[in-house]
Amino acid sequence: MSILLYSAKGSNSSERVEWALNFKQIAYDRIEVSSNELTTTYLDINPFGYVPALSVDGLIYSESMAIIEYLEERFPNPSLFGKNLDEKTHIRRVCEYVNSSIHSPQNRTVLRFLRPQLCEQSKRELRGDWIMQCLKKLSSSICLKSGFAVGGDFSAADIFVASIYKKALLHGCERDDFYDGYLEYLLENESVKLSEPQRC
Ligand SMILES: N[C@@H](CCC(=O)N[C@@H](CS)C(=O)NCC(=O)O)C(=O)O
Repeated sequence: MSILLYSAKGSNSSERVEWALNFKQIAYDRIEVSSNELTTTYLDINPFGYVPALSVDGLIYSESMAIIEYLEERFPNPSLFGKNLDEKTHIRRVCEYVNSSIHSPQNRTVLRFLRPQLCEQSKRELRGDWIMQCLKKLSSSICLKSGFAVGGDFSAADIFVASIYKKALLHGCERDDFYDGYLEYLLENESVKLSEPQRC
């Protein structure tokens, strides 16, 4: 089986898929897409012009959530979607909140279109503030049964939340006690730590 992950340095959505692939111990090759390619040749792979995209034996998939759900169905063990329907629904709730409500509005392309007047530094501050404001709202409904976001196991919800918190820190946000403790708990788990992508 040939699996190719189209990714780009610093891409939060690609980090999610990379973490899922690593956690499930699926072999893949990573293809770095340059910013020039994103708006030219890469459009043949994903007409939206976004990374990640995953090629499995030549079949191309895009959108990180769809890709991770594909991986879950194709490679169910270890699971990233909980032990039962209740957990699975909460995991999807958290992933969707991060993917749609947190990540999308602060996407570079969206800000370039909606806030063209802002300099790069102001955009970074805006992106970081938005992420942290949303993460604070999320904190009351995660880690209720353990240090993992949903239930007692590492899941796709942890991948989405941990990656976006790390992105806020990269944007220069102040560290948050709740999310620092959360990251520390996740990384105490050896399989989680070993599968965490390092280059983003
Ligand atoms: N909802 C999409 C979001 C993908 C996305 O926003 N990708 C960003 C990197 S994290 C991207 O390719 N940005 C290119 C650009 O802004 O030009 C997903 O989950 O895959």
